This record gives sequence, C-alpha cells and structure tokens, in this order.
Amino acid sequence: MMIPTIPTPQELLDKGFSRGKKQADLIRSQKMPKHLKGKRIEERRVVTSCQVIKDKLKSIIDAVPEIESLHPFYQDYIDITVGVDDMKQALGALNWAYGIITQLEKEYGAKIRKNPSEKATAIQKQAYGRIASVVNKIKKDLDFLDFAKQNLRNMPTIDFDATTIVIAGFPNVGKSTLLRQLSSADPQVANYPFTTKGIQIGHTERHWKHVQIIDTPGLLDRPVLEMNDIEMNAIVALEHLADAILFIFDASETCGFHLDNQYNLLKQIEKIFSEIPVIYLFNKMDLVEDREYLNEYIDDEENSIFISAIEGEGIDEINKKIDKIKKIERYAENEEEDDDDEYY
Ligand SMILES: Nc1nc2c(ncn2[C@@H]2O[C@H](COP(=O)(O)OP(=O)(O)OP(=O)(O)O)[C@@H](O)[C@H]2O)c(=O)[nH]1
Ligand SMILES: [Mg+2]
Repeated sequence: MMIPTIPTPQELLDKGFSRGKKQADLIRSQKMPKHLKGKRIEERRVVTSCQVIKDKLKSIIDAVPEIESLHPFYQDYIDITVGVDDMKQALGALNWAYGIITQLEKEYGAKIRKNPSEKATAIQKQAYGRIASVVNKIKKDLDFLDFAKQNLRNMPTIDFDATTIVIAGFPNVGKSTLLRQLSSADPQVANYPFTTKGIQIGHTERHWKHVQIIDTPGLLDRPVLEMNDIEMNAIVALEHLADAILFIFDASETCGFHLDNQYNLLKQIEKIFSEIPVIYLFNKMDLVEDREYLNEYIDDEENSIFISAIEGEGIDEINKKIDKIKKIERYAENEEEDDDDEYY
C-alpha cells in the first residue's frame, strides 16, 4: 500500500505558513490603494496557508484505499499489522481537520475583508493560531499514519486470480528447497506479521494458469498451541488465499523433529484450514531406507507423495497434483466474474 510521506504537524504548518508568506509577499510588491493592500496581503496569506495544508491532507486521505474495498486478505493483514480501527480513526481525524480548516479559511477570509486594513494582521494571527491548534490536534493521527506507512511498506503482492498454495511443515523439513524446485528463480520476499524472515512467494505457470506458492517461515512450522491470538489471526488471513496446502514431512527426521510431532502439527493445521485440501509430501526420501514405518503417518494415500526436494525427485508428481487443484471461489466479486463467463 502506497501511503505518501506523512508530515509532522510542525512540518505541515511550516509548509502552509511559508507558502502563505510567499504569496503574501507577491501582493506586497504590487501597486494598490493603501486601505486595500493590508487586507489583500493577509487574506492571501491565510487562504494560501489553508489551501496548502488542505491539499496535503487530501493527498494522504485519497492515497489510502477504502479498507472495506480491499480483498479480505489485505483487510486482515492491515488489521493484524497496524489495526483497521486505528487506521479508520486516523483517516477520520484528517478528514475532520480538512473540514475545520475549510471553515477557518472562509471565516477568516471574510473577516479580513470586512475589517479595515489596520486590523488585518491581528486577524491573520488569530487565524494562524486556530489553524495551528487544529493541526496539532491530529498529531497522534499523523504519527499513526507514519507508523502504518512504515509497517505496510512491504506488504505481499498477491495475485488473487492465481491458484495459491501454502507450504507448511516444521523447520528444516525442506520447505524452501521445495519452493525453489516448484517455482521460477526469485521468490518475492514480503513482510508478514510474526515472521522474522518474511514470507516468500514463488510463481509458476502451469498450462497457462498462474500458480503462486507461499512459504511462511515462523508461522506454519510450529505447534498451534504455542501461538497467541494475533499469531492465529496471521494464519487465518492465509485462509483467504489458500486453494491447497502442501504439508511437508521430513521422513528422515534429520530436521530434528520426530514424525509423531510432525503428524501432530499436520493435524492442527488441518483443523485450522479445514476447508482446504492438503497434499502430503514425504521429503528427504534419499535418506530413507525403510519406507515401511511411514505408513502409520499416511492417512490419504491418494494425496501422498514421496519426494526428495534436493534431488528433484517427485517434483513432476507434485506438479500433476497442482494441475488438479481447483481454485476456491470465495468472494462475491469472483462469483460475478463467473457469471460473465457464461456469455462467451
Ligand atoms: N538429504 C536431503 N536433504 C534435504 C532435502 N530437502 C532439503 N534438504 C536439506 O534440509 C535442510 C533444510 O532445508 P530447507 O529447504 O532450508 O528447509 P526449510 O523447511 O525451508 O527450513 P526453515 O526455513 O528453516 O524452516 C537443508 O540443509 C537442505 O539442504 C532432501 O530432499 N534430501
Ligand atoms: Mg525455509
């Protein structure tokens, strides 16, 4: 999300007042009857200051998209990262300031015009005092928007029309190795709440269909019971995206986690993503001599694949499964698009 640079109240006032002064000076250099000049100078000063401040506020308000109009994934993302209510409150405050400054501009412009020129400077000072007080009142809102800007800077770019696969499995089981095998060269690295390394999004084309594969280090690789509510929300946000889960077992257990624990994690993830199909991958088979003992961890033979991510073994089979994944149509917008298809 592109939030523009957010000024401090002082920066906003400085910008407005200095432009006001410049415009006022232009009038000062013009020839004009004395009884008018003082008024004209101060009127221009106040009106210009107000307009400059309003323009900046408006550019911020307009640049931030309506949160309700965003895809639910982004709504969740923003909520977890900075808080949707706080965001709305801050934008509301900027709108409020915009409205008040519009009033002050009219009120003090008229007041300066109605009064004799000798009073103009005093009225202008009054106007500046009130403008400053309004701008200072939105300090915490400007601060918040600056914080939001920093935190939403590197949001993941999601193609909501693509088929989306989310990778899960304990640390070190081979998630990144597999992502590299399944997708083209450089995965996009984006921020994601509660992941120190950010998420990785790999892309691939399968029969002209865009598939994106998401690896979430630090999120879907540890027991759900250890998570707090906000971390859970970060996972639930992925539910808006996933058309399938690739759950990776390290069949060799060289990752340091016993298969029993890996299986437990799988069960927890299946509970959270209850509507989403899972493909079960038994990785590092190059290290495994006896496959027999894996049987007790296989619930769905049809959707289980033995692979060696490092040797590229089993990748074709995964891709065949990927080709069969049906995109889950979740939102009204998508349904409308479906209706359009019928007219072809
Ligand atoms: N022998 C063997 N080693 C593998 C295989 N796949 C991955 N590895 C190794 O396992 C280690 C972990 O692989 P990664 O792909 O980094 O695993 P990860 O799940 O992304 O790990 P984290 O991001 O730390 O959670 C690396 O040393 C890989 O080389 C495999 O099929 N066979
Ligand atoms: Mg990794």
